[in-house]
Amino acid sequence: MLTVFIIGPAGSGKSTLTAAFSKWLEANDMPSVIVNLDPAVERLPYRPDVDVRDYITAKELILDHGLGPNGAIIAAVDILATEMLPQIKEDIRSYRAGYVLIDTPGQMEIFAFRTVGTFIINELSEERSAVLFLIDSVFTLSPTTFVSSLLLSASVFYRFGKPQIMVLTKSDLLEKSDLEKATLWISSPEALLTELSREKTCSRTFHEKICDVIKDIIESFELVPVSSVTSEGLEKLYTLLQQIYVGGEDYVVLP
Ligand SMILES: Nc1nc2c(ncn2[C@@H]2O[C@H](COP(=O)(O)OP(=O)(O)OP(=O)(O)O)[C@@H](O)[C@H]2O)c(=O)[nH]1
Ligand SMILES: [Mg+2]
Repeated sequence: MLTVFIIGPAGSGKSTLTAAFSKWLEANDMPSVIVNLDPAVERLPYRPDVDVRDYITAKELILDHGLGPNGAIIAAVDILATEMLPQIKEDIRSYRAGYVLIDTPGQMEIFAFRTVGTFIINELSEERSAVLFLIDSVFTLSPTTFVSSLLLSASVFYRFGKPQIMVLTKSDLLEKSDLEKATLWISSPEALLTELSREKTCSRTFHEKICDVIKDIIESFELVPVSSVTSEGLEKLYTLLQQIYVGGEDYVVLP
């Protein structure tokens, strides 16, 4: 089993990608199991095989305990971690699927930056696991928002230490010229620095230091443009995940 955690800021396309990628896998004869870990979501674009809401919802915590929306998600995730993980793990394993796609809560920081998030990720990871960190294409339109997204991706890696792929979501909404610009920034941190230097938010020295960090991030993680609407990039995503799944060239037969 390869457990794939789909993580990203609110609205970055996590649930839609979960739906599109599971369909793609199914169309290519790769069975997958879909897990919804978002206790607050009302509607999903897929039918989850395992759903945290069967055990706990943010809504009931709001109604029963008077919590606010974020407090309710924090409490739900804590309850999930302390009481429900063995059952959820068993539910997932009962499917015996090759891929486990885990759609994570919209409020990324509640999941990614609290200790409980690391615990859940470690508990649910099967023999192989990976993180897809989603960056909304709209964040490539400005160099500073793009850089902020790359730093956020690095901080998620810093938390979980899993093999990680950066997914540029909603690529169908990007103009060709914007995609080319983002590709240039990725391939040439110098070009990114030139662009950043035009922004007067901070000094050139600070931009230079950030670009040094960005260079390392770019070298460490692939960035794959993906559209859940047109399916562009899903095959590339699969190829990269397979490399993680099979652990390189040596392993040729899937379990
Ligand atoms: N055009 C286009 N729209 C997309 C794509 N992926 C997602 N969207 C839209 O982006 C919006 C947010 O998508 P979701 O999948 O709900 O994002 P999410 O990260 O799960 O959102 P939260 O769980 O609320 O944080 C929805 O309106 C989707 O239809 C895509 O590839 N192309
Ligand atoms: Mg979602």
